[in-house]
Amino acid sequence: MATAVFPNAHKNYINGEWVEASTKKGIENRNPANTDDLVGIFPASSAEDVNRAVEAAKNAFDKWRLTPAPKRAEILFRAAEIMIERKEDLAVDMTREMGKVLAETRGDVQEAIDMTYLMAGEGRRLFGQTTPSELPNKFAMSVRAPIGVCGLITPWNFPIAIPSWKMMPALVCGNTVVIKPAQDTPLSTYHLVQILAEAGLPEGVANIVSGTGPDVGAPLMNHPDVKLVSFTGSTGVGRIVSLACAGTFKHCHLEMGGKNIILVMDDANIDLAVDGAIWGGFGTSGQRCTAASRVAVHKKVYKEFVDKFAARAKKLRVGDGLQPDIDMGPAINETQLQTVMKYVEIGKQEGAKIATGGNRLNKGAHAKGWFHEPTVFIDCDPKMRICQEEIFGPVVSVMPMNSLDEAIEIANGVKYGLSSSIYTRNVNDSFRAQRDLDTGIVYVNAPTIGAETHLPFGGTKQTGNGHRESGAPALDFYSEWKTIYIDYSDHLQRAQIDNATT
Ligand code: UN1
Repeated sequence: MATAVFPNAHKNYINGEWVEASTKKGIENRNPANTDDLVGIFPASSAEDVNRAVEAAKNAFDKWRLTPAPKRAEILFRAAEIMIERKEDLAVDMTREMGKVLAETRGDVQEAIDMTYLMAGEGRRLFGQTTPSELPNKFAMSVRAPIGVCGLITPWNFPIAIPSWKMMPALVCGNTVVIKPAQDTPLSTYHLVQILAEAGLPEGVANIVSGTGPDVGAPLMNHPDVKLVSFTGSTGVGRIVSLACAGTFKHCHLEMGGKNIILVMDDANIDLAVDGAIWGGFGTSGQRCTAASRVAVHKKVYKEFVDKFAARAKKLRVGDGLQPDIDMGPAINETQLQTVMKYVEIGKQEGAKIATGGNRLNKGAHAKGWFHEPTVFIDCDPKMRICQEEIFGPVVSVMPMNSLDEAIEIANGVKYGLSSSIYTRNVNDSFRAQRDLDTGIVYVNAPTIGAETHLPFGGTKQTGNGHRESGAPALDFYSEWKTIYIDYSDHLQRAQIDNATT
């Protein structure tokens, strides 16, 4: 079993050992709230490193798939226990590398703990079906079989939760994995794999190769021995992943962009809706796939909502997420901040009004980070780019609407379909919205963020490719159904023929 020491310069984790990348080159991981703070240097790996990791995972597969699932699950259970002990340290490190406030990084670690316990429990279930055969003296059942080496490509916004969403179901089902963490936030994945190793995960079962998408992600998704790829990130990159997987028919799960909406009806509890829109829009600096980047408000309550919402957004304290009085951290990096600033310009040119915010923050306490004011655009038209395109930053576009029908049309009028929400006290409207909102997740009287690990997570349209992660559906993605018929009649029985109805 590996013992990992974390010097500031990190290595790849292959076959239970920390090994230098073949390139001997590194990528700096800097704190986005204070770029003087170097969190660590992580390998800038190449295809050669990917090949070694995939080979290790392939070699480890047979032994791991034959380890009884309840035993595999015990390792996960122990990993969850270690995460609980280290929760605070994991959260502090995550805030340093990712920027979101401590309350949120604690939540991110908690989400990993929840997922790990959930999948540890699945080790004693992994249920299939038993069902009568149509023929006498014949038995029929379906069981779950592992698939093989999984290539996992994870984003920077949930640096430990999303790796756990992918790794835990993969491992409990008996697969081995190679993970490429986001280059902005690899440390949290290192911690997770280190914890799994300490919990007893055998060598080669989980491997990390750090680096960029083109240098590591691409060879991973194209590797002939990788049988499954799970990717969370942008729709543009998701398309590349999908095409790479198509050639060799790899199982492929994509979790991509969102342009999530909160609908505020005229009978809503407005203060509650404002609370939800603040949390949904500016939590994680808007850098969630599930962020509420659009709000459509009934004209009868539009002014009240907009006034309260903008006033609350203005009061949010932006800064270093390690400080206790901070509500919102920085953008993850300079490129992301530039994207936010670009969209603020686009919004202005499109004629949307800025109710609050609109500027980069780079003076005083903000001088060394990638900060931006919480920004609220009002009087937006649903067709504006700021109402159509994913910004992934602290920018919320508010639109007026007149009815539930119009609200649903606005909500569904984007290419994404991850999460949506309605604030209303009318039970009929709430049920119509649940039925007609074309998203994978719908909230009633709660914002668009806050998914729990035991339910399916994912979206429709260009948010996903039909799979769900999290909850029981994760098992369907990380295992292959095997249907087994046992004939104990001692003679040939022909299905559909010997038992034909006519
Ligand atoms: C993501 O933004 O990619 O529901 C994941 C939520 C979190 C997960 C978000 N539990 O916002």
